[in-house]
Amino acid sequence: MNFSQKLRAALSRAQSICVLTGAGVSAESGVPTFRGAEGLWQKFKPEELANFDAFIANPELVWEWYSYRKQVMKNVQPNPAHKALVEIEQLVRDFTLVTQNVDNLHARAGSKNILELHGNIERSYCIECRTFTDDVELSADHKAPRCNTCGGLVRPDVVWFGELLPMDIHQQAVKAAERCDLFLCIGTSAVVYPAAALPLTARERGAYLVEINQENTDLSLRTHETILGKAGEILPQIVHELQSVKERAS
Ligand code: BV8
Repeated sequence: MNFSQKLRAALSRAQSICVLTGAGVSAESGVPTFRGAEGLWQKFKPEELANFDAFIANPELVWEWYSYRKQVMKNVQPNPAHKALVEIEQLVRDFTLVTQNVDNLHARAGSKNILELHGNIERSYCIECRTFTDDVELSADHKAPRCNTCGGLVRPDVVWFGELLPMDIHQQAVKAAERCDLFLCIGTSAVVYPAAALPLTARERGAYLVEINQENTDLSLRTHETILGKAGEILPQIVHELQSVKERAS
């Protein structure tokens, strides 16, 4: 793939790279996205499942959905897009991977500096005493899991609509976007806030803003360039380009 002269120049001078990923990065692993034709929101309603009131109203229904997604995520593997991001992290001095995904696939691929903006489906905590537990499921008699410490309701450690993001993680993400010289926005429809504001913050602070998506999004008009295609095919080529510019520079 012939990358633009501007992108190659941005890669050659890149000292600080910040990346934002969405469900599109895990699509090639077999994890359904949200808004695609086969997306989760075609079959399930976010207002019925991904918010606190819905959880309190029907914890079993919400846990059924999260148990289904946990099974899907457990049975898939990181794909070349995840692996390429691990390599990019090793090629630049300052790298931050900000993800909206709760599927833990970046960590399983070996990425280190990950900021999970919307939480992680493999963790859970008690809504009463906030004791954290790993790997809880709906009980055999189809009851929502309870806390071993206080008996309170246990919920997945994900951020639901209408809930604030974990403050420190969000602040670190904003700082990474503000200081980066290259921002890659990969596999996200960029409609959920405040995550979708990060690429705009980076551009405002002078970073070269590149989007990688198989189709144009709400963000495409605000990028320096949008590369259309599959993340699992494009990111390995960006690694190759970064390696060759680094070799030339050394
Ligand atoms: C909050 C965790 C304070 C749970 C998720 C400002 C303006 C408008 C609305 C708001 C605003 N500020 C706040 C809001 C409200 C709301 C919001 O943004 N609503 C949207 C829908 C308009 N935000 C919130 O509620 C946030 N909290 O703001 O708190 C507050 C409180 C009260 C009132 C006001 C403010 C919390 C948001 C977090 C919600 N939790 N996930 C779970 O996963 O179960 S969001 C969830 O949906 C994901 O994490 C992700 O963020 C989003 C899905 O988006 P994507 O990941 O991008 O996936 P999608 O399917 O949409 O797109 C996939 C893309 O990939 C597509 O473009 C496709 O073309 C591409 N693709 C597919 N395959 C490939 C590919 N690209 C490349 N290669 C491929 N192979």
